[in-house]
Amino acid sequence: MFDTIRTWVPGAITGLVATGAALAAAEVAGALLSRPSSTPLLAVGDAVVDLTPQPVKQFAVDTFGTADKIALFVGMGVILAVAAALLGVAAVNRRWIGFAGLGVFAGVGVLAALTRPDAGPLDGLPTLVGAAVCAGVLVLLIGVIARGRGGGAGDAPAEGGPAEDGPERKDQPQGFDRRRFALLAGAAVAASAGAGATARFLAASTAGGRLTPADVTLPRPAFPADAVPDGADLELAGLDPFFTPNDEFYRIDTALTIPRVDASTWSLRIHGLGAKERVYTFADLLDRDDLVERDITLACVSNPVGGSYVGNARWIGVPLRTLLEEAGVRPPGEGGPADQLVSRSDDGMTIGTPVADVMDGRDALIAIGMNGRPLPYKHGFPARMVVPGLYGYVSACKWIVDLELTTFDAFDAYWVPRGWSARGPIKTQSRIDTPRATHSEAPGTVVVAGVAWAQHTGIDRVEVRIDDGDWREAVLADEDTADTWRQWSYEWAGAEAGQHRISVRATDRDGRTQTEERAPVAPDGATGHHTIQVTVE
Ligand SMILES: Nc1nc2c(c(=O)[nH]1)N[C@H]1C(S)=C(S)[C@@H](COP(=O)(O)O)O[C@H]1N2
Ligand SMILES: [Mo]
Repeated sequence: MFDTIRTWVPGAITGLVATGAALAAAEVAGALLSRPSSTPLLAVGDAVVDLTPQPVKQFAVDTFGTADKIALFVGMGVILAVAAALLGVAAVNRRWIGFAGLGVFAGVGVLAALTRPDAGPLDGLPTLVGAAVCAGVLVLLIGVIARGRGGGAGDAPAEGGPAEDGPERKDQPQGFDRRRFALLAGAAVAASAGAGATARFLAASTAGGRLTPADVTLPRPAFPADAVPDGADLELAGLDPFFTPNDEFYRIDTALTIPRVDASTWSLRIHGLGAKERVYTFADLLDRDDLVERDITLACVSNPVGGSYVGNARWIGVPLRTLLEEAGVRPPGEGGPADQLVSRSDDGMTIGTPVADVMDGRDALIAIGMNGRPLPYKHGFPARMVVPGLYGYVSACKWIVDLELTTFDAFDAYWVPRGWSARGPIKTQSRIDTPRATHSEAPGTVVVAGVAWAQHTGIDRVEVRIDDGDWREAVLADEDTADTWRQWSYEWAGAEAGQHRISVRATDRDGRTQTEERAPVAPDGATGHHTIQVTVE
């Protein structure tokens, strides 16, 4: 019994050390192959993201917000650590359990790596290297533990044990050679740490000769955006600024590590139904004389009513319609055979956009600049799509590398089998930014303010309702363009002490007023009025 307990700790340590060594070795292999996304943790994490059913995903997003990826890694780490420790304990008595466990985990890692949409034939290798190292460490450490136990008789001294047994023997009458175990385990941990550092170094050193956002000087666009009217930004405390700074811009994607695409080797290919193949390098895009600058508000379909997955930026890019025309593409209305434009990203995302929409004259862009800077890595460097009036999941492909002309009948893009509508025009929305529900306000006049958006249509009217009162018109800030959100404010005079409810609704230029009816974000965007409770005291 004591013997059993005494082997638990070294068994668990063995499992953890071997697993750590496996992950470190896999990192090195991934870095040598320049395929960091093929390492087991990232590949399995990616697979989990892809396979998670929509309700669970929604729960994760609701609970963790944009920290959902960190939560995923922590969760995977805990599961792996617990499994590693248990398998280590089991392996002390029955080695095969340890190796069977290792086999199962390695199998999952290889399978995940090879089934990623951007997988290459060697992507199973990092996991296999890790598994081999793991097996080696297991054999070594369990060997030390088992030898000391002399085949199970608790207090039997190790026959033919290592020479250094002598002095320590009396401290551990029924044990194994702890010093040797500690030395080997320590060496394995040190080697793993060294390997991890080497992997980092390798990854960084392959960065030489790369073209990064910091290296890019954006050209002056041939067609700059008009100046934003002074009155577009009300500059009220608590109200989102008219332009969302890049580092505050919401980020939604499935990438567990942000793709760091090298712009010096990047290219964008256009091909497919009714298209002559065209390939553009990043230099081609920078050199063009038709770069435009446009203000466009981006919104995510999974933005709940009142949510913050919406942001406004000044983009620089190439008109997508022109690129398609250069490839000979005609919109379906003019006899073109393709009705869907599928964009693919460096990380294997697919996004389907109606060809008719991107060719109808709206400012659909292959964007390379965001608020005066090259795109940040997390927003799609070196190039992404931006289409006014469509949710991001059907238009805003980041790290874009490929545009294929096809049909909606022939192909479902990534989100479609996951329960999202194939087409995602943005729904007219409005949001109260101030007051905050958590603040209490002094009686008298309370300034209520927020934003409303109906990209590509424009906002015509915003109304506010206090408690069960009448809808009252808010004052609209000056409009920048129909493609941007519009701030509004409302002076609520005579606010009396107590609990109050404030609601907002917008009407767009097509005369559509937001419905009160609440709909969830799936399949094609939330509806309902943003309503907050405030305390006046
Ligand atoms: N490669 C890639 N592009 C993507 C996504 C993604 O998961 N991968 N998500 C899309 C979604 S759902 C949205 S709302 C926008 C968000 O863009 P942002 O992160 O720059 O705000 O990117 C779109 N482009
Ligand atoms: Mo989105």
